[in-house]
Amino acid sequence: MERESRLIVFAAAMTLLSCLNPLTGRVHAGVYDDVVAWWHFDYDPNANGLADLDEIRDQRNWGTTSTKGVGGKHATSLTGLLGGPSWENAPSLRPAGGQEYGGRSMLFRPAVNTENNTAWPDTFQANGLGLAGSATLITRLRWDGKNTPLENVVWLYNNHLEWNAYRGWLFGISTNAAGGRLAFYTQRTTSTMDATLTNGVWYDVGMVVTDYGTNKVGTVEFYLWHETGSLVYQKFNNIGITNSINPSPRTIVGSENHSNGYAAGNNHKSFNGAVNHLAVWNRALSFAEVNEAFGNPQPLFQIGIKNNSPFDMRPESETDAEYIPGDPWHTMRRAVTATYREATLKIPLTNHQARLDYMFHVRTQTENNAPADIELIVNTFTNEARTAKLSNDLYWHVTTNMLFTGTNTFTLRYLSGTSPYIGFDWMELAGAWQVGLEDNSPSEFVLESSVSADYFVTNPNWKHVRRAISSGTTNAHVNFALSEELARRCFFTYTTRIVSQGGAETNQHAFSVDLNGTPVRSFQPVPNGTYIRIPLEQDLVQAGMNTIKIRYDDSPAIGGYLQFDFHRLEVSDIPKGTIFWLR
Ligand SMILES: [Ca+2]
Ligand SMILES: [Ca+2]
Ligand SMILES: [Ca+2]
Ligand SMILES: [Ca+2]
Repeated sequence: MERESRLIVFAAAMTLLSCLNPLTGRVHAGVYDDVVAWWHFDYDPNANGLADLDEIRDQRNWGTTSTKGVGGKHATSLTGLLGGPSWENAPSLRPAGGQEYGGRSMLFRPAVNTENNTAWPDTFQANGLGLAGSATLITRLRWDGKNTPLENVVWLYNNHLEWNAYRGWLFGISTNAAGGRLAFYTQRTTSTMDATLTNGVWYDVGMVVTDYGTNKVGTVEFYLWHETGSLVYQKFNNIGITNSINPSPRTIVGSENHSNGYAAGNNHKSFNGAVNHLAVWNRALSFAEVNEAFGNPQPLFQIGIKNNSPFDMRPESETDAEYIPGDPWHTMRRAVTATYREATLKIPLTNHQARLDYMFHVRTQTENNAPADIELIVNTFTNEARTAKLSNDLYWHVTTNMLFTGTNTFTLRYLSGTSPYIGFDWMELAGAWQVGLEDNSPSEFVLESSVSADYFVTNPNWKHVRRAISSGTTNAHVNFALSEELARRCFFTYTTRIVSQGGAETNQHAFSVDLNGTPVRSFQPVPNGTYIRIPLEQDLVQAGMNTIKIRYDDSPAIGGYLQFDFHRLEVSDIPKGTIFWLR
C-alpha cells in the first residue's frame, strides 16, 4: 500500500453507523442465480473427445457421477455423423475477462455431402426447456465460417420455433459478403446485427429479447465482445416478438434441425464452430447485467450459484480437495465433512492483487439446520472459526499480510458439529480490485477519445481504459459488480491519483466523482500527484453493477485534461474517511 507523505485534507469522517441497511428493489446477488439452463461443456470422463449424452449437463443441477441432477436441463438426445458434437480441449480466449469454463468447448462440425447437397448437423436437444416472453442468451463462441454448402444463415439455438404456429425463435449467424452477423428470427421478422464476426476468433456474445406483449413492439439487443476487448452493442425494434412457446417445449443447440442423418433443407442451417459455455434466462437482462454475466466472476473468485443447493458442485467423495479457478465446476467439492475435511482453492494473485484486502464469503448448507464449525486457512494464517448453518453467510476479512504474489491457498476445513457436513451453496473472494499500476504514469491506458467511457474492471485489456478526462472527452466510467451480500455488509473506498494535467490557460482543473449516478464529491483543482481517496456511501453501493463516474468540471472553453495513474477499490469491515494527499 502507498504511504501518505503529506496529508492535505482529512474530511468527512463517515457517520454511517448502520451497516446492514437492506437494499431495496434488488433480488439478484449474482446474475447467474436465476439462469434457467447453463451448460459449461466441460465434462468428458471417458476421454474419447466426443460429447456423449451423459456429458452434456446443466451446471445448475449437475448431480453425481452416476446420476444427473433432478430438474437440470441436461441433453436428452444427440445428432451428428460421429454420434453428436465433439469436445475441443484447447482453452478458449476470454474476450471480456471473466472465467474459463473448464478449458473445454463443444465443437460443432456439420458434415456435408457435396454430391447431393445434403448436410448432417451436430446438435443436442434438451427436452422440457423453452423460453417464453422475454429471454436472454449469453455465450462465448468461435464461429469457424460457413461450411459449404450450408446456407447463408446458420442457427446455433432453436428455442422451439414452430412454423405457422408463430411460437419460439432462432438465434444464430447470418452471412453476407462482409462476413457473419448475429441474427434473431421469428416467422414474422428477422433482426440482424450490422457488425461482422471474424472467422476463428472468440467472442463473448449476448442476445436479449424483450417481449412487451401481443401487438406491442418488442426489442432485440445484440452484444458482441471481440477477443481484443471491445464491446459492440446494437438494439432493434422488432414487431414480431410475441414469444409464446409450446407447452411441452424443447431446445436444439447446434442447428435448426435435430435431424440424425444427411438431409437438405434446414439441415443446411447448421452452426460450424466452438462454444465454451451457454446460458439462458427467462427474462431480459439489463445492459449492466449482460456485462456482469460476461465478466463473471468479479474479482477475484466465485463458484456456485446462489440457489440454496450445493448440487451445482460435486460430491466430496468424487472430488479431490484442490480446485483451481477455471477448472470445471464439477471438480469442486460441494461440501466438507469429518471424512473429507478440506476444500482448497489455489488462487493466483498478481503483485497488485496481493497488495489488497478482500472478503472471503461462503453461504453454507447443513443437515436439518444443525450447526457445525468451519475455519478458513489462508496460506499460513488460520483464521477464526465460524459456525455454519443452513443458508448461513459466513465472512472472513482476508488482509494483505496473509497474501503474496503467486498461487495462494485458501482452505475451508470442517472442524466439528452436530451437522455431519457443511455444504457450499456458493462462495466468493471479492470486494477489491485495481486497474492500472501505481507507477505515476498513465501509459498503461489509452488516449481518452479512442475508447468508450465505460470500462469494466473484469476486462483484462487496460488499453480500453481512458487515460484522462478532458474538455472534449469529459467522462470516464469504471464499472464493477458486487454481490448483494458484500454490497450490504462491507465498506468500500475508491482511490485514484492525478498524475498529469494540462491544456490551455491553466494547468489544473476541477473534477468530480459520482457513484451510480449520484454526485459524491467535487474537487477544486489539485496538484499533480494528488491521491483522491473517497469512501463510497453505503446507501449508494448496490448489488450487481456499480459505476464510478469521474467527470471533468472545468469550463469547456478551457481545453484541459487530467490523467490517471490507476483506479482502485478497497474493502473493509469498518467505515473509512475521505482523504487526499500528495506524494
Ligand atoms: Ca465423451
Ligand atoms: Ca467449457
Ligand atoms: Ca448453489
Ligand atoms: Ca499507472
